[in-house]
Amino acid sequence: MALGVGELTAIALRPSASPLVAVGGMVIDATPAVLKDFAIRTFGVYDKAVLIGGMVLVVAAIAMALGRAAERRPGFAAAAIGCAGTVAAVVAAGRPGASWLDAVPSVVSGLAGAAALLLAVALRGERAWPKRRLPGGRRLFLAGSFGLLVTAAAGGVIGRVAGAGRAVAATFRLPRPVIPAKPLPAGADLRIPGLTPFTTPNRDFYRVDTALVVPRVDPSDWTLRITGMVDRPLEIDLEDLLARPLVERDITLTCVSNEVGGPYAGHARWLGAPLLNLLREAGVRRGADQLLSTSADGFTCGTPLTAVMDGRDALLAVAMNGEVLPAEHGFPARMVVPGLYGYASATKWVVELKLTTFAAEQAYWVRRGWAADGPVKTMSRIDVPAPLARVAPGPVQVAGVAWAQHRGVAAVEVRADGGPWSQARLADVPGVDTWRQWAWTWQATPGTHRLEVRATDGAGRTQQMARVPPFPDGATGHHSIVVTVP
Ligand SMILES: Nc1nc2c(c(=O)[nH]1)N[C@H]1C(S)=C(S)[C@@H](COP(=O)(O)O)O[C@H]1N2
Ligand SMILES: [Mo]
Repeated sequence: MALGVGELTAIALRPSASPLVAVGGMVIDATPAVLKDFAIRTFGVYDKAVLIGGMVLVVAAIAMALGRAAERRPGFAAAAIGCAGTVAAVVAAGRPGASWLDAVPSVVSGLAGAAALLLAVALRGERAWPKRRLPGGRRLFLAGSFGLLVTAAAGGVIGRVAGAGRAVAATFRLPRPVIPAKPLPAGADLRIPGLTPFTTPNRDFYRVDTALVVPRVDPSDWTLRITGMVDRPLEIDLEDLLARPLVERDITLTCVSNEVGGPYAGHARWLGAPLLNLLREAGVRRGADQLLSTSADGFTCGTPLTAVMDGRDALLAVAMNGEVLPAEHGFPARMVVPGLYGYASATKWVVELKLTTFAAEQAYWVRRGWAADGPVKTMSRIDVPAPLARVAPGPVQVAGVAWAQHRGVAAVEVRADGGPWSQARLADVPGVDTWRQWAWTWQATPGTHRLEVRATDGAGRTQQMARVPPFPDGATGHHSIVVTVP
C-alpha cells in the first residue's frame, strides 16, 4: 500500500521521486561495476525490470514480517514503516538534481503504510472479537479510510504501469540540415534474411543507461550550458540550437558492455550541431583535455577532447533517423562521437558540457573502474546462420556485421573448424564511422562445424583472438558459432 501511494504521489509531483525509483537509482549507482556488468549480461535490457521486481519482493517480505510483528506491537510495526519512508525520503532528496520536494512521495508513502497497518489491525481486531464491536460510525470511518488507501495505492500502481510505455507528448519541428547526408549506397544493405539491417529502426535501437525512469525533459525548459575551462561560458536553449547549421551524419553506436557476439550496437542517421563549432564559440582554454558532459538525471560522461576537436563528426544531436530523439534515446538532445563507446561519448538528455581535465574530474563509469577514454575496439559478428542452427549441405550463406568506428572495416575473414581464412564479401558503407555488413558462401558438409569471423580495420590491424571480457575497456575475441549439417 505504501509503495502504491508513493507512486501516486510521485506521478503527481515528480515521477523520478517515487520511493522505488529513488532507492533503485541509488542501488544502481552503488552497485559495483562487476555486479552491474553481470546484470547487463544476464538480464540484458530487462535489468531494470529485474531490479524493480527484486525490490518489490524485498518490500513484500519486510511487510509480511511487520504484519506479523503488528499482531503484538502495532505501534512498533507502524513506526518501522514510517522509518523506512524516512530513509527513502532522505535518499530521494539526495539524488542528483533533486530538491526537498523529492522527499515528499516517500514521506507520504511511509505515512500511508503506517496508517494502513494501524487501520488493518483495528479492523481485524474487531473481526476477531465480535463482542467488542466498535461503534458503527467509527467502524465505517476506519473501513472507509482503508478503502481510500487501497484505491490510492491501486491508482498509483496502475498509473505507473500505464505510463511506463508512454511516449513524450512534447516534440518540435526539425530544421533541414545545411549538409544533408548523402543517400546510403545501394549496396550498404545486402538484404540477407536474418542479417542485421544496416540502419536500425529507432524502436529496435538498443538502450543502455542508468535511468530507472526515462527522464522526460520539457523542450521549452531545456538549456545546454558550456562551462569550465572556456573563455566565454555559453548557455543555449533549443531554439538557439535548432537555428544553428545542423549536419546529418551516419554513425554507428556501440556499448562497451557488449560481449563478443552481443547485441549492443546500432546504426542511425543523426542530425545535430557540430560540437566543434559550439566549443570554438565558447573558446576552449589551453590545458583542458576532457569534455565532461552531464545529463538531466545527473549521469556524467567524459570524452577525450581530442576526439571531439580533431575534425570528426562529433555532434550534439537532436534527431535520429529523421525523427526527434525518442525519450529513451535522449530527447531533446544528446551527444554522438564516432569511434568512442557510448559511455565515453554519447550522453543522452545532455544539459551541460564542462571543459576540464581527466586529472581533475572522473565521469560516472570511470569512478567505477572503467577506462577513462573509450575507443571502440574492432569487432565482428555472425548473424546468419543462427547459433546451433541446422543447415542443409552445400552452399550456405554466412553473413554478419563488423565495426571499427572512425577507422573503418577494411576486411572480414571467415573460416570453418579452424581451417584457412577466406575473405568475405564486404557491403558498401557511407564512411568509416559505420558498421559494415559482410557475407561469405560456405560449402557445408555433413557434421558439426564451428564458423568463426574476424575483421581488420582501416589501419590494417586485425582483431585479436584472445577473449577478454568487457570490463574495463571493451571485449575482444573472435565470434564463432556452431552449426549442424545433417
Ligand atoms: N544520460 C545518460 N546517457 C548515456 C548513458 C546513461 O546511462 N545516461 N549511457 C551511455 C551508454 S553506456 C551507451 S552505450 C549509450 C547508449 O545509447 P542508447 O541507449 O541510445 O543506445 O548511451 C550513453 N549515454
Ligand atoms: Mo554503454
